[in-house]
Amino acid sequence: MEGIELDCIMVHVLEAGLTFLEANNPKNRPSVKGFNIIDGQLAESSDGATFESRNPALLSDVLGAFPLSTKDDVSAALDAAHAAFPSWSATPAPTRGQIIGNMGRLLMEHKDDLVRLQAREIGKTLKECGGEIQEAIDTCLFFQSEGRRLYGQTVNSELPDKELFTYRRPLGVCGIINACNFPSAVPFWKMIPAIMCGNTCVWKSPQDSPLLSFALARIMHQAGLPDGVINLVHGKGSGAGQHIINAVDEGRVNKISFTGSTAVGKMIGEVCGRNLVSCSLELGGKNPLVIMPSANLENAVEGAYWAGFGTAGQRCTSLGNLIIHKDIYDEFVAKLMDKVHSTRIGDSLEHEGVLYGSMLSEKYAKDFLEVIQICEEDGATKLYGQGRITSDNKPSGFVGTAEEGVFMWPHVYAGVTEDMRCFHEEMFGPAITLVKADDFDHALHLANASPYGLSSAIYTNERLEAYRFKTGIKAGMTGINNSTTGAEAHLPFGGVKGSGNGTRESGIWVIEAYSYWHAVNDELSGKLQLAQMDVDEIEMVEAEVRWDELV
Ligand code: UN1
Repeated sequence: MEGIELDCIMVHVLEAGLTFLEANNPKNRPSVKGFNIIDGQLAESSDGATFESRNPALLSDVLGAFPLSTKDDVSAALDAAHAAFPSWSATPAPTRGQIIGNMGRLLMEHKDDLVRLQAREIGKTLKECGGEIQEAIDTCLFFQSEGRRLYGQTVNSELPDKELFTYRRPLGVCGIINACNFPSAVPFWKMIPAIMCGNTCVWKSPQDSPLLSFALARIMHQAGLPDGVINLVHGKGSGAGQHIINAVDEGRVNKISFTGSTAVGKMIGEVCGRNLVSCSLELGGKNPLVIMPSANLENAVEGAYWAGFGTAGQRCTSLGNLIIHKDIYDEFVAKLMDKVHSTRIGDSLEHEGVLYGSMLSEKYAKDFLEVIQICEEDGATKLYGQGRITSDNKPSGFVGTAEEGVFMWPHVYAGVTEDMRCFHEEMFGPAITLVKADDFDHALHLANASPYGLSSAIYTNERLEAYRFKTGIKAGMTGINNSTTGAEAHLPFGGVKGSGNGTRESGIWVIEAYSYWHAVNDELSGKLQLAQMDVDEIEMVEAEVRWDELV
């Protein structure tokens, strides 16, 4: 295609069988006709319907058209996953680990291109996309070697000539549904341990990142993954994703792993619950960050600012309520606002040094503008922020042409109290609420007062306060003198309360979510020995010491 700049990953994606659509954007970037991958084969939707993927930082840039998968397409993907299960689950775990290791090495090889593709498709900064692809790589490297462990135990029997063992067994076919804000790390958090344990998957890509998902799925196959082990279906949440959930009721899905909103997570939990199917639910957050007087305030400002506005606030771990001790409130807020005023915002593919880029899509922008209304309705005081950035309404740090993408001002609301709705509602975007605390106990109370329990953080140099926060907070994750975001690939990730059902992603802990324990007893005695009944009772020896004579 003359005149079109093709980066490596595009060449790779095209070699995989994609075809060009007419590229019609100011940057002359390639646009493709995308496919599902079912049983290793490229497939269109059964009725030919498609949807577009657009760059939210440059709306005229269309990455491609992708199948709007139907019930039949999802059904075909489930069939393929079921058909692949017997041989994949019987493949030795170290071999499965080796394929996962190959995936990690291919991601390293194509990292720069994947980073650019991800930035182009969801508008996140290059720096953050780099961190995220690295997290996918780290996940592969961790689970490559887990393939050589995946330990069970030998357990002593209470009967002679008998051995007991435990084995980890795969669950079967997993439905994987993730959000587009972490479109590479999060599906890898889910599918890499899933396949390492011997499961097969049907992956519904996020509707706002189908091309990146396609590239990742191709890389997984290039790494040596047999056909049918991971099947990719594109579509919109209420379509393909819902078809996967409906298949739980039909007994065709053995596990659902979902990252997204609490409302959808509860619905999935209900469907899985009535079918006794295991589900991993990673849901919303209203993550508190507490600033105490002993904190290093410069450091705390950096942490709060990054937690609130990095990724344009579109992480489930982003800062929600910033809880500041009254004695340092004014000083801290002044320092924070200096930073907020200087925020550089723009398309990182075009401009260097931006803190955040566009919203993930128009839909995220619309939802965000709606939810921040609550702050105004509640009577919170707006310190900064004027909604969507336009040429006539832009902060001084904005770079680029606002109308080309979906960019938001950073928003800060003060005077927020526990009785306000905006204290409790997640606002997925660049907005934080400031809450004043009287003392440590009050701050801890406030940190626990929202319906969520995902991440949390405290800045303090009092060790006892840090200890009391760590033991008193009800959350899946806590940062001490650190921001609320930034999970490492081998620490358990997940929440409590409205943030999830207690399952965890990452590290050794996630293995529990994709396997069940199988207890096996091997009777070698050649006769029937009954546990609990044929066990010899050991008589206690008569006491020789008269303890009563010693007093
Ligand atoms: C999410 O927003 O769904 O720790 C996941 C973090 C990220 C993961 C966020 N690595 O903030």
